[in-house]
Amino acid sequence: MSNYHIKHLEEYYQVYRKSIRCPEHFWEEIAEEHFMWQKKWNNVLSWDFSKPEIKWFEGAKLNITENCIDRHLATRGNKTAILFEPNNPSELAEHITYKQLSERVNRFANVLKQEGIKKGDRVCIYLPMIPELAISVLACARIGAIHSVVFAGFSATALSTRINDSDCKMVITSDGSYRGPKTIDLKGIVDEALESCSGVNSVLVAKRIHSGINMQNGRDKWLQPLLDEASIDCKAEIMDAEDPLFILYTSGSTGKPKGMVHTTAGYMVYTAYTFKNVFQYKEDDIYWCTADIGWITGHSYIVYGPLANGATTVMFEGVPSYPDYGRFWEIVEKHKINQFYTAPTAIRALAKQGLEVVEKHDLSSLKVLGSVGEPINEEAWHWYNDNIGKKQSPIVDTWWQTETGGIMITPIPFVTPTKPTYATLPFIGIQPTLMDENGNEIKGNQVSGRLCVKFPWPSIARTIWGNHKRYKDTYFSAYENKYFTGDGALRDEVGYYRITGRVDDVIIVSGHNLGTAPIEDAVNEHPAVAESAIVGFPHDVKGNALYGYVILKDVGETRDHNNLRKEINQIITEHIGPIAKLDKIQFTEGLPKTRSGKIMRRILRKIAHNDISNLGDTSTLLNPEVVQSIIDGKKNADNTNW
Ligand code: 7RM
Repeated sequence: MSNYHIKHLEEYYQVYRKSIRCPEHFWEEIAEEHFMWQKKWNNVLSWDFSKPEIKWFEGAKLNITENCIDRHLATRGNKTAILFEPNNPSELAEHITYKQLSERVNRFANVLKQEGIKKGDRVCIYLPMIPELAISVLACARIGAIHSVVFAGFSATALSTRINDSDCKMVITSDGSYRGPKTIDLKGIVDEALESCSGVNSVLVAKRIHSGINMQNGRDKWLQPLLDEASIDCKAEIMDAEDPLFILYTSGSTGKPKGMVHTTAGYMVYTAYTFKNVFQYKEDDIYWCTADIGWITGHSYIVYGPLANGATTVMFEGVPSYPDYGRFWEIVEKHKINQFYTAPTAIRALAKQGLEVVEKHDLSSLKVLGSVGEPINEEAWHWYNDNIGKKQSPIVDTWWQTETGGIMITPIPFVTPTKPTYATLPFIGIQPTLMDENGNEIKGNQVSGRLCVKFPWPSIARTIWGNHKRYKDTYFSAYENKYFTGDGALRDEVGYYRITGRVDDVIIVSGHNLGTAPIEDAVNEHPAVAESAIVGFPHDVKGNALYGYVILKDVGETRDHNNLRKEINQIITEHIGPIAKLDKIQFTEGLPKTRSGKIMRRILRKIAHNDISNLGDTSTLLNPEVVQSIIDGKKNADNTNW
């Protein structure tokens, strides 16, 4: 029996039990057999959730790019590593073989060195989904620089916050990006961000849209000429198992974004092992994850996990609606995709388009379908299963987080019987548990509670960059000796998990985590706004959309409310990005508050959900009368079209 590749349900239970009985032994075996080490570890695991401190494979030396690239060269040199599908379907797709990837990563790594980047330095990558994005990520890893990829849909303010938080020395960007029919001036956004980032002294610019951009003398350099001059050989920096590999920011329920730090060996082992099993990847398969590398899904399941397995991974630059809503299915047919991994929000948007655009395409290459990012509702699950998978391709509903680094709860296709809306069983080595409000573990089945994890797994984030206390407070303080996910879940009669959603002030909009606090901060920047509160409400495509309750400073404010709404969203776009725009804005004279001055979001949420029959206990409110006035005023948010 091979523990690396699980093929039957019995085998899953056997391997699962083994992985729980002695996790150290289990992960040691996986690590020994499937990776390339410069030196093996002295100790598989040491951990203490109270500090918290977690170390996997301590003492080991390795470079993740030798595992993702070099070791495949002998057997897979001419195999496509990255298959790039451009935004514009009439532009040719690009097949980058493992050999070419090796040369391009090494050239890029040499350029980074030449520009003064050293092991441990932070490099911010702000690029669209073009090959340079994956290549620059790997180039950083090659020389031991810590990459911090910022999704290229974030605004200048959001970008500069992230650059400054981790003190990046360099930014890698492009002259612009294509997004469906539009182009975006990425370099302009970088220029604006850098006005408040004194630590950045070099900007490398890839050419993509050939726009005339401004290059700042001494700071900005075109990438291509530097690459042309660089050598195709670059020795991999030898890294310690626990050296940071990357920082990736995720929104918190309060304050500024959290720079989650992932380290080298454990992250590599876990993303590789999950990729192999969750997608049942076979040697000649073509695998496509539609995420952007700016999110954790792209890091783990476009770049590192697939490449560590010598897979062919597709990178798609465009959007599902361009040139029309058949684009995903056209790509599946064109490249004969075998595994397709996307988000429920995309599935819902495509399901709305009707079946003609689906039926035009031959989807028979598909073997496994994946879903990630938010709960998948029953209707979307069936649409995906019936029309895309033709009831032949199992859906893996994969629950995990930026913080977990890899997939945590998921079916294994052809192994775990699926159940709509259920992420089903814990992956090998994962020990989930449900906790009640009093901090007790809830045993047995057919129960619900707050989802925690009892034991470390190799790819758990090790800290928040520059703020270990926040790491401890956020994840290890709610329940003693447990990692708290922030999600609620239920466990059914056979032990399957269904994730019900966040139990904190994070709202998942189109699969993107948004903290309410930073959006409220942005809204409050508007000169006419006194206070605001943001909640989520159900949306048929986005899953959740944002509802803002706004108190104006001047009650007699005579300005047109729709103009104010537009201005508020404009500020949000500037501070965070268009993904955080509010769908509804209700102007109100008060917000329900507790005596200690906390806004009672529970009530606001119910009103936004049109669920006012049972508002629960409002007696502890300082101002119970405000509730009725908010209910009465809701029509001004519902009926406006702006
Ligand atoms: C991978 C990713 C994490 C949050 C998480 C959940 C939600 C993700 C699922 C899901 C239900 C799923 N990382 N979430 N996957 N909820 N079913 N299959 O999305 O850091 O951006 O978000 O996303 O609430 O805590 S993330």
